[in-house]
Amino acid sequence: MLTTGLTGCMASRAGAPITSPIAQHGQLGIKNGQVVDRNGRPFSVAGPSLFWHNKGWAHNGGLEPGAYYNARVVAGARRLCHASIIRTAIGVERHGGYIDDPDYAWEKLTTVADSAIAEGMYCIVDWHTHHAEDHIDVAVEFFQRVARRYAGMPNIIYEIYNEPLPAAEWRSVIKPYAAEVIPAIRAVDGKNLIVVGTSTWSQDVDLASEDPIFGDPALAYTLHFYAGSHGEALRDKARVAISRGLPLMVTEWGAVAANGDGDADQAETRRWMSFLREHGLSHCVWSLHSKEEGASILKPHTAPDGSWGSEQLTATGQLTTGIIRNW
Ligand code: IDC
Repeated sequence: MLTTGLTGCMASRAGAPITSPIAQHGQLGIKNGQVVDRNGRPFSVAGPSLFWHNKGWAHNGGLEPGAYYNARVVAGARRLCHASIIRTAIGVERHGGYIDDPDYAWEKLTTVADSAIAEGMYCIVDWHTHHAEDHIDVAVEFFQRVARRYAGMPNIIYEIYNEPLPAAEWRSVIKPYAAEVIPAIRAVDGKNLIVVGTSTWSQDVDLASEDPIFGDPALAYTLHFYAGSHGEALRDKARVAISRGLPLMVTEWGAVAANGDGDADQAETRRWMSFLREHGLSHCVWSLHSKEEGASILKPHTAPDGSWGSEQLTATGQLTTGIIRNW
């Protein structure tokens, strides 16, 4: 059983099903530029990303997105497509986000993370913002709080900056931000993966590879793509980073256009998936939500109860959950 108190390391390892990803692969780390499992073998996971958690964001057939931050949804993702990971997207400065209402955000985050622990899944704690450098103190406080609560749990992966904008320079903006947040986490949690974003909505992994962050035992870099908008040119940037030894994780991708809408680009999605397989990259698909937009896995008004069958899935949802199921 999990305790949902607000302080300390209260979650228990007991209870993760023995066939679960955590029971089988445990603590993730970095070795030779790759994500590896507790046996030091290259390992990748796949699952959905939840939508922005922001309070009051019920738009176009989507219920309140925070309604999907619950235990039945996490269990449903595991049952529906054998997800080995789930990503939270904790909105920061936009209305209804962490800064507006930290208690609401914390309750949503911990509900999902505790549920992922109960299911034996990995869980990304994502700071979903394009402006993290504007309030570094809030990020430091938030991630220390997360680290304190979950210290010792291999499930948690810290994604400290979803998507810096094109103008956010790696050297002068993102690296200094990371230089504050990473040590704050490491003061509490020396082991779990930390994932860093890069400029141009986490596409400029090649630029980061020219000037990487040294000295951390478990640092990865996030690569985001949307198959309806990004193809070979972005894979080339990723190849540069990989050839320079940068460990990558695709913490967010879409089968649709980068605005989150339109139909899935099936051919480009296939090319991306063979690229991810070739390089053993983990991925989370945007998004496990019911808003009426191309990226949504669920049809409008689908209940946040996890008891979904294929009738509840959009065409994109059929495609992306099929990919996750067969990962
Ligand atoms: C999008 C949502 C959309 C919402 C918008 C708000 O799909 O409904 O109106 O955010 O900014 C990202 C971001 C992610 C975006 C997604 C699609 O991480 O927040 O979600 N996207 O545009 N990066 C590339 C695409």
